[in-house]
Amino acid sequence: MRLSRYFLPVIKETPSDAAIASHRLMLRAGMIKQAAAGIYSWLPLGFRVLRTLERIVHEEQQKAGHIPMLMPTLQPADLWRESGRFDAYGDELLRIRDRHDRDMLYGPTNEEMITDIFRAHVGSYRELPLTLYHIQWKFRDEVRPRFGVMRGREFYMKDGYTFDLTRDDAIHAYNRHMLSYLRTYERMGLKAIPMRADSGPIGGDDTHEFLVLAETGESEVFYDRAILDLRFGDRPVDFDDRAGCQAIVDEWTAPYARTDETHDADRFAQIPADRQMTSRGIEVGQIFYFGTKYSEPMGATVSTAEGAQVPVHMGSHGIGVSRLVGAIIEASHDDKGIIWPEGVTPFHCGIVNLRQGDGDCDTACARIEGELAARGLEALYDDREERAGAKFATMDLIGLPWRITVGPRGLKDGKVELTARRTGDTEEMSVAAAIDRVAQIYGV
Ligand code: 5CA
Repeated sequence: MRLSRYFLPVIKETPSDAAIASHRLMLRAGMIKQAAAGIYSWLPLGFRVLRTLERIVHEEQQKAGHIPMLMPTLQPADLWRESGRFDAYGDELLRIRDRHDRDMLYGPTNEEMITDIFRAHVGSYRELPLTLYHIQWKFRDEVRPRFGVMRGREFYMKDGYTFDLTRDDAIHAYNRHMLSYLRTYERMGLKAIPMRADSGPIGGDDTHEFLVLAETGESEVFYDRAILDLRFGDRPVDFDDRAGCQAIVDEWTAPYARTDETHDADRFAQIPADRQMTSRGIEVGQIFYFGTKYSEPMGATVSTAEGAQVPVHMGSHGIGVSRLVGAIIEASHDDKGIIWPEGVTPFHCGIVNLRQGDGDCDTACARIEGELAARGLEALYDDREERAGAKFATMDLIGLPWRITVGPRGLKDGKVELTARRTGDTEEMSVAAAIDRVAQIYGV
């Protein structure tokens, strides 16, 4: 992509109303623009990252055997009257009336709607287990939307719903979600710790939140430092193997890790003092097992092998996809700008042409862009008539992890520079070597 033809409205000044780094940087890097309090347009650069996160979520969910679908943003109030949440949800629920005076709402979550789909089409235990999920915009009329996309009113969320015959089956579904989430966050370059939490308006007893440690996080968290040593990695997971999944969940839930809502000071005190950690965290996901809380009042039952009708055991499992964009930036930036982890970067590599219009420089840059593209890698090529300093500042701000700099002096010896955004380390090498190195970094 040529920067001269792209839409990257970077802002030089620091926006005064943005209290945390990710909000400031997303505005400055031209990723988002506020439309109303807690509601944002995703400009092209931000949209690229959002789409990438969405793709990673889809891939990991489908590896776990979960089935994608799409439910609407607007829901009929009657479904929520059945569960009792139309009134119970309170002011966060945006209620709307259509031209026929029917009550509607902009969905803050989809338990009722998925339960309605289930009861319309599933009637037998033979059709279980079933996990359906979607990634869709949600609306919660938060009292204090703040920190940009971190606590929005409109936000993008993956929500998955599990239907099982028994509690044990539902716990296995819960475990599958925990494992798929751990892998998802790691692919995004994040360390997200599962912490025993409180279920809030979703309900249920078993729930874990996934927290990314960051000073600007809204939750206070308490954990055993030992959990930081755990890596999920590329281990093969058989999602049908109950004991195997349970063993991995046990490994990740054995060290103490809780949010302030469920913190147990006595148990915390039993951890060796040098491992007792208190910090702040950003909640990037939450999983719930809530049994028959929705299936009972809404009549979502199945027939058992013995011919009885029983309500299904359900769980719901969410990932804050749009919040993750902010969380990744909170976890990975410096005073010059964002530093994208390779797994989520909006472009794989930046190309800076130090003398636009110089035949050799232009040819070399075009070659790099083309050869990277031939290997499936997208570069953002700064081909504007700008000073070198301004081009570097833009690249540093938008945070592409690798940059190839092409200038007339180096090119005389056939050399360009490859710079790592994270360390600033720069190496001179031939054009071919720079392309190979970038390809190698991305494993292509
Ligand atoms: N139905 C369940 C699970 S699907 C549910 O709604 N869970 S939740 O309330 O915990 O939301 C799931 C995730 O969405 C949260 O972990 C958080 O990462 C994200 N989220 C929640 N509220 C907001 C918000 N106001 N702005 C941005 N992200 C949010």
